[in-house]
Amino acid sequence: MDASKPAKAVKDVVEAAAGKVADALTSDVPGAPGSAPPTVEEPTTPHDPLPPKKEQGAPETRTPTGAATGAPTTANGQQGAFLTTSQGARLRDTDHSLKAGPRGPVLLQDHHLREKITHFDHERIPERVVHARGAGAHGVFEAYGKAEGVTKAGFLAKGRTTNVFVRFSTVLGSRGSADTVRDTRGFATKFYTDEGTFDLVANNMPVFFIQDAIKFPDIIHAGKPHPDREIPQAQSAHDTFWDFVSLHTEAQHHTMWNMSDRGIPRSYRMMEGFGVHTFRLVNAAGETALAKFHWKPKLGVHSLTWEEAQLLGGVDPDFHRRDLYDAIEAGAFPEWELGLQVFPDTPEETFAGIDLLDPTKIVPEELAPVQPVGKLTLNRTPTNFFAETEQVAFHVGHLPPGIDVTNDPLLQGRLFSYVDTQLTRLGGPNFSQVPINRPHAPVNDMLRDGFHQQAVHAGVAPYRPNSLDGGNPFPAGDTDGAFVDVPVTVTEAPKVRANPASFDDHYSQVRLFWLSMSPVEKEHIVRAYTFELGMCYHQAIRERQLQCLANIDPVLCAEVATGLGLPAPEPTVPLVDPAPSPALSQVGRQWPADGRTMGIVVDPTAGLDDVDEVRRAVFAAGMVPLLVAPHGGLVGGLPVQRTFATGRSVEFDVLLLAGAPAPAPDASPARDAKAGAADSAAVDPRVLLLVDECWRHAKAIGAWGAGVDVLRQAGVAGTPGVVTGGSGAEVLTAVQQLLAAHRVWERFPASVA
Ligand code: HDE
Repeated sequence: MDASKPAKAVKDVVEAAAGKVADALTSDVPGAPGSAPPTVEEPTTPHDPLPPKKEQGAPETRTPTGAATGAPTTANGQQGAFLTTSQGARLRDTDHSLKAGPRGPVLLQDHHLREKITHFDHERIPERVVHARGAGAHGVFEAYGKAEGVTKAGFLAKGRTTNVFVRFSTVLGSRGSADTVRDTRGFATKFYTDEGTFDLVANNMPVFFIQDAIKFPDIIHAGKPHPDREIPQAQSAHDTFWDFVSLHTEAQHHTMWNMSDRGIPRSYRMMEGFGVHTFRLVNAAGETALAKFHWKPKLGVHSLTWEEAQLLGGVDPDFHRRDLYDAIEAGAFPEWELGLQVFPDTPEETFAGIDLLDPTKIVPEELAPVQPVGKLTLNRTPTNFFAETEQVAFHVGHLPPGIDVTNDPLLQGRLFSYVDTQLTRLGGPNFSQVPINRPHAPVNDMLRDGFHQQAVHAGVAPYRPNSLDGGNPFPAGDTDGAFVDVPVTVTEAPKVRANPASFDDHYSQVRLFWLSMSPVEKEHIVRAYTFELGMCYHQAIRERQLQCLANIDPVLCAEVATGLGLPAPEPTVPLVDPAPSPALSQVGRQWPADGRTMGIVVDPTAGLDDVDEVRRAVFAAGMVPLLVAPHGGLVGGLPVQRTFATGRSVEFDVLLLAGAPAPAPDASPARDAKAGAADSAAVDPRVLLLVDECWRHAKAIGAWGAGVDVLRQAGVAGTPGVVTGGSGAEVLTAVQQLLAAHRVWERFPASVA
């Protein structure tokens, strides 16, 4: 077959459908750019800017001092029908510089050219030194009122709703790195409360690599790419990372979390969040309690498989942000419950023998249950990535009355770092006046001037005490809702650079985590350590890390040692046997499948009868169906989202086979390497590859009609998690049940008990 020419049948279908395609393609499947479908011809009639897409939100229009303006949020951006300069003068031409004749030199007086280029030259700001790659969304938080006994924070009072902006991120990679790398994820939430903004700057892991902020540059320098060649990007599988964590053994707990499935989340929507540090809460009566913050996702905690994560790095490096935005657009709003673990505020600041000031330790939920105090729903995507996601500035010191800090030395350092970093990143001290950062509470500070000052402050006396401004602003009294630092007693002690002795235990909770994993999760952890250490050049570093693993668990150490071809060392510390914490495991429960993606392979020539019905049922179940066909356009009147050439298994949570499509005209290795040695197959070889990969990634697979034959050809018929039925509806019900458990792990019996 001549691969450069589509077969006649395909050509006919495509031509017949051409007129209908435009509307159908932009219909119900999320992700289309722009709020109106474009025309083929360039538009020429002036009109006001198009509205944002229906699912898009923007920062509320507040003044720099927090007052509501009542202006629509679209007023944040451009207005009017005509192209203008930044000063609002209408422009006739932006395509040609002002020249001394059509062939002459460009004139320095071309102020429009200079404005355009100069602004462009300065479009970038420094990316975050950590958490550079992220994606944000707007939402709302509703309080249950269950926290009123422990904190007076008004936004946690019963029935109170508060607008929020959340930014998820990876830690190590640059802004353009892949979403799916093995890494910790940031989960930072800005609550615009009417008592001042509260930032809960959390991660998807409850512990941190270091116990003292002074070590932050060390761990980050070790994790970032090597300074000479600047490789590898966005990952820990390299010598400097393992060099540091194997020497600085307090990092072992966090490292274990990274090596577990938590390091490669399936979705931001399927991550837990943890404030990590212990905070101090204070209630209306002035009583205090210690507490840890948790986010619990409605959809459960789920992960990618390692091979999926790697493939996605190439096939769809934007996988997590796309997933977040598509889910919101499809109406599958991500939800989390905010939960609190509450502990008595004792002078020792310990609970069940666990030092609450040590950020490398958790308190197992079995010992201190997480009590839900409110619900977060993300329901709007940003209108402009830079204005919102890039410029949002979080700070652990943004606290409302009722929430205070503790002496956790990591938290203490963070209290300095977040403002400091914004000075460079956002170019001055007025970053809280950027629209996304503007508080929704009245601001009456005495901070003045500085780069990019947005507020026009009246008065002459930004100092206290004053009489010239009538004494304004006045300190708030006890009954005026002031933030009052909890008067914690600081015992007399020598000034030292030292940790408390309790911080010395670097292994017992790592072992607790390992012992709490199911066999399949242990397999993944073994594989992750073996992979990462296998990517190091130096054997000394591998040996040193193996010693750390020996101090965690002999089975883990032996399995990784085998993979590395090294002897397993004996432990150098006594192994304790903590009770496992089942809450740490991700498997064994049933969860909703909102916003999941279902690939439906269709054959344009047969078996299309119930595809439309299945597609509608998938939408109705809150999921997104993607039709996968030999060619784009329409098949059976339905829009095709992926072709055998463009689609890849990693995009789908479930694969349905509604037909057995014959090799398409482009199923040739010359055109598409995925086709392999194509000639002999009765089914398009890329469909067999789809099935094979979905099977390897433990995904549910379903088929009916001719699709059943594809399962036989792929050699997976009758294996766990592969279902067939008489109709699409029957098969859909069966795969939905499988999807509730996230994966079909029974396919891969674990060898580690
Ligand atoms: Fe951060 N961290 N961090 N961090 N962090 C930053 O602030 C820092 C730590 C976290 O989406 C920076 O605005 C120090 C723990 C998130 O904009 C910077 C220490 C936790 C984000 C900074 C820590 C976090 C950041 C970089 C050790 C989980 C992204 C850009 C004491 C509880 C926020 C910025 C966003 C960002 C410093 C440790 C979470 C440099 C010094 C522990 C989610 O200020």
